[in-house]
Amino acid sequence: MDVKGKHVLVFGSGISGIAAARLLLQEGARVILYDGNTKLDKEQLLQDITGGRQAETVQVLLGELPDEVLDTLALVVISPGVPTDLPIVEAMRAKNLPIWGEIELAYTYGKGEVLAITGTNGKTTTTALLGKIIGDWHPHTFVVGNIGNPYTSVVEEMPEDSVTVAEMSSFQLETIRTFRPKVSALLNITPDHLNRHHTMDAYIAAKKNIAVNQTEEDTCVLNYEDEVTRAFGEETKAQVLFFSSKRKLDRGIYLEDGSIIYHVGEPVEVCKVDELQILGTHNYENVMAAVAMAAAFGVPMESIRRSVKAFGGVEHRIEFVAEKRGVAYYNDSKGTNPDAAIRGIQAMNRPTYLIGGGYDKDSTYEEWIEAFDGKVKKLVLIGATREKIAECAHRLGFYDTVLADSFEEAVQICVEEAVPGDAVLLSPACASWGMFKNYEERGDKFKELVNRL
Ligand code: UMA
Repeated sequence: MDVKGKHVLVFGSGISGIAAARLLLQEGARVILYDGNTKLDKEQLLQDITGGRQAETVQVLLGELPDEVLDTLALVVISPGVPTDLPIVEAMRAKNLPIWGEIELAYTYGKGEVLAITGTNGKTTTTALLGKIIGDWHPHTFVVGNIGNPYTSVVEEMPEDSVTVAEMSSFQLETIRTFRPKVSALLNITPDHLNRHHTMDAYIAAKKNIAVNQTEEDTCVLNYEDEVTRAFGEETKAQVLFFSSKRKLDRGIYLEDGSIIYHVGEPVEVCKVDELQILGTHNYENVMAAVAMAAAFGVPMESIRRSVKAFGGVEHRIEFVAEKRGVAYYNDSKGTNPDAAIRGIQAMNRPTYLIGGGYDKDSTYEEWIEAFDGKVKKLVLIGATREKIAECAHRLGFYDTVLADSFEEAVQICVEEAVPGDAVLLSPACASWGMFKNYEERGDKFKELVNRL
């Protein structure tokens, strides 16, 4: 679609909305930036889009969207955080307005090849690692998406030969149309974001969209040890490459005797897991997925090997913060769902004070609490889910819980009670919303409080 001179509504004025509006403006569209939040500063948003330049083709609307506006539009570009079943979005659909996600807009105007990763957990680490592998080998590499860098924000810098590595959330995948990665990966699927998608089936369907436009010329990397992704291997049209942390595969990538083996044609050792800087089986799975993607894309194994060994991990993901008076502090703010938080607690090798709780995504917490495995000395709970989690813990016979009224108080309780040899882990099993803007802000706050000790 040529947007020149057409009215395009950008729904949501977070980082995706601003980047999308800037791109559309550059492409000659008449942009209406719309956000439901009336408390936002219109002038500031205008300034964010135009960079202070005069632009009569941009307007900002806040609050209720007048129905008449819909009749002027040629396209709606929706931000990932905006639910697609809002009445206003239904009204747009009823008028047959094309509704593109911010990803679709970027893909339409972007250049070069795309490699994309989704999954409930591990996608940020895998994206960061793949971004490093590709970036070490190819000069024009962009790492974008849910990782925190809107895809639309880099489109204008892209030369023809660029390679984009994109982390895709289920929210983003819900609203693609033609998006077709050369290589995709679906790492794993466990319940998450059920308040948005309502059913597990809808969540899985959104995730599978990553490969919906792929053909036999493309590759899809899948986890052999996850029932849903294994079965998806039969469904997708793309060439499938499986990874497994539990068994040898005839074709794919797997762990064997402490080594990662890439077996497509002749088996080759990628590296030993001891040579990696990131720990835990879940991380070895992330490495295998990234290696398989890079190899399928044509990066030489020697180059992949070098990058993998040099990769130091991701901020907010079981990140060591500091040791203070013999207590080790870890920031796993990215543990935004129970499954991710299970990986956080599994990685601990000391008695642990665990800070959990936050925004309610309709998750269940039994499996997380069962994964404590005698390691948790106290569970300090915050946010909207704190009572729900405490009640669940008590039901399962774990009584060492305490409710804190603020994030600062939660950290303080841990600081006062932990003794040398203990660990304090922020791994909330919940999103940060309601207390923080995002998990980064929560993790940064934790690090600030710890570093001040
Ligand atoms: N808004 C409305 N009406 C609504 C809902 C939201 O007007 O019904 C407005 C809000 O008032 C706000 C704006 O939409 O002003 C926010 O848009 P957004 O939630 O899409 O946030 P962005 O800042 O654009 O960030 C998004 C992703 N956020 C979400 O998916 C919630 C970021 O992922 C992503 O990094 C960024 O785009 C760049 O691609 C964050 C996230 O939490 C990290 N992701 C979830 C996760 O990882 O679990 C999926």
